[in-house]
Amino acid sequence: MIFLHGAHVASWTPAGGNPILWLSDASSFRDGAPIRGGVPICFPWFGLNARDPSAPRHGFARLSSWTLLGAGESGDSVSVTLGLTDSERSRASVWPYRFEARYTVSIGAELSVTLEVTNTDTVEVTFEDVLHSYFAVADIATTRIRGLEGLPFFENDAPRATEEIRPMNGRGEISRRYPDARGGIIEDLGNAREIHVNASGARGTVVWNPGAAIAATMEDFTSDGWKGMLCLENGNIADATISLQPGQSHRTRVTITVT
Ligand code: TA6
Repeated sequence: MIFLHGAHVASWTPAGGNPILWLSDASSFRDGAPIRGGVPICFPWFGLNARDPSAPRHGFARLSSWTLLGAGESGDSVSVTLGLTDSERSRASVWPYRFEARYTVSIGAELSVTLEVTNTDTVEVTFEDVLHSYFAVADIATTRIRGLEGLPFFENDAPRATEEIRPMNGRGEISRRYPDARGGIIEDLGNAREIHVNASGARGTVVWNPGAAIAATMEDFTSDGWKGMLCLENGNIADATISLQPGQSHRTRVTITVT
């Protein structure tokens, strides 16, 4: 299921399998609000905007209505391309540049999502992008992530650290930014499956679960919703912010497979 609102891939269930993406039962599905779950597109900034903290968190892309540019079939997969360009509203925002974004979703035995942004302005443009995937897991308490062991990360405001054990081993709340990781493998033990997330054109990975206390403050989470999800997000933020000269493009791609 893909919405024009935010070019939002809200669900993906490979034939004969269970849903891979998590979608909150309390998501509001209304104008002006992001969908909680699936794959929100964070663009052209991630988190709070440093220059204008009143600007929408994670940028305007996930709140915008995208246009269907095309759809096609190739072998066993179907692909859909959606587009977003600057508007009077975006040009009046804290990020006033001209741009073209194309988002291609390819659905089959694997899911791949590709965000391509072109600078159509006459000046250099900088932006952050994150494909903020929410994955469905049987129980966060028995979920682990493989592939991030030993890599440096930032957790909340703490200084840079590394951890040799697998992150998520038994914990709930987590909010980590790995500046040099291109995905990972979610070991969803309760569903006896592994979800492989591979990114290209994305220098960093974010791992997030709100845990009980933070989820209770978020109106689009049910009280137990956080137990069945884990975000493994890929993109370019902070030191990896992208700069494009006029006419240049950047592509961020995430491919998800399940074993
Ligand atoms: O990716 C982690 C994060 O930035 C968290 O800090 C958390 O707040 C989450 O994204 C969800 O953000 P949202 O604006 O969708 O509530």
